[in-house]
Amino acid sequence: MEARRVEHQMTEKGYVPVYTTAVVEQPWGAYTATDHRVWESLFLRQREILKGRACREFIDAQDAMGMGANQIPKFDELNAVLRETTGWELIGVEGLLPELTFFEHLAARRFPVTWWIRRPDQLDYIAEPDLFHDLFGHVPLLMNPVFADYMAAYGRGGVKAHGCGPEALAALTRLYWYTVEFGLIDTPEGLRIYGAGIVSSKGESIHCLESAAPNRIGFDLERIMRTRYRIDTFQKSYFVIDSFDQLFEATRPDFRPLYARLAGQATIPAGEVWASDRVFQRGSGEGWLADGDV
Ligand code: HBI
Ligand code: FE
Repeated sequence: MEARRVEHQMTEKGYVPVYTTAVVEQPWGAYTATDHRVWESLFLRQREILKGRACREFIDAQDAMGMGANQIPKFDELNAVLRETTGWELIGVEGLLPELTFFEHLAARRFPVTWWIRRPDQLDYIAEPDLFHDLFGHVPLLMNPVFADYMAAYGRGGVKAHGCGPEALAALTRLYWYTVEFGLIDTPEGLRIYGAGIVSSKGESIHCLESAAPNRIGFDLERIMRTRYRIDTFQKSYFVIDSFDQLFEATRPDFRPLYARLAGQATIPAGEVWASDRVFQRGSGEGWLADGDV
């Protein structure tokens, strides 16, 4: 299926994807045997890797939605469960949406899912979001009532931020990056993954918990909104929440005074650690301690 790929357009930046805003019906009957095999391989591989690494809420939600390995799930079937549980709905899209369109969907509890899946030679890495990243990575936590509300609130915040200038948008994008995409959560069993960018990546699932290289820093809203990030390598820093409630509560206030303060402050390089950061030590799933606990 050649026509399915996002179109690209030549600009002064080189070929960039055309940000189509269309909502499309999932063309489920058009998936090939290869497409289903790619889903199956990735699903089985990640579920194995995520044992003891992903948070319980993520794994339980995947099971509860009936997301399985044997075939690409049907959006309609997932939607029946999702609507009933948290009022969210999946919609099919071609790929990345313009920010405002994306925010408007989230605010209305619609999660855009890229309908096409990567090729067999792209199992380890693909630059743009595909069906595996969106469905396997993002959708399960929409079953969690608190996380589901956080995502909708994030969308409303995004719509509001659109009138507040590019700095506000940059700050909100960093918040999404360091929570929804690359977030870690501290649990009684140890640090666990909840970010979609991590759970959908074999390499990063191991790296974020087991490598000595990255920083693991306690969640701090303003700190996150100032921290730059890389999109083409494993993260240099991850931010750790104590609970989804903490995430939701911290992002409840109006961000406008915060944006005003941020406008006068420098951004922070991705790998930098501050004395005021609450740093989590590396561990192998057990015996994780915050510095303050030692
Ligand atoms: N569009 N389909 C889709 N999926 C995303 O995750 C997405 C997007 N558009 C913009 C966007 N993400 C980012 O700008 C977020 O930081 C908001
Ligand atoms: Fe994503």
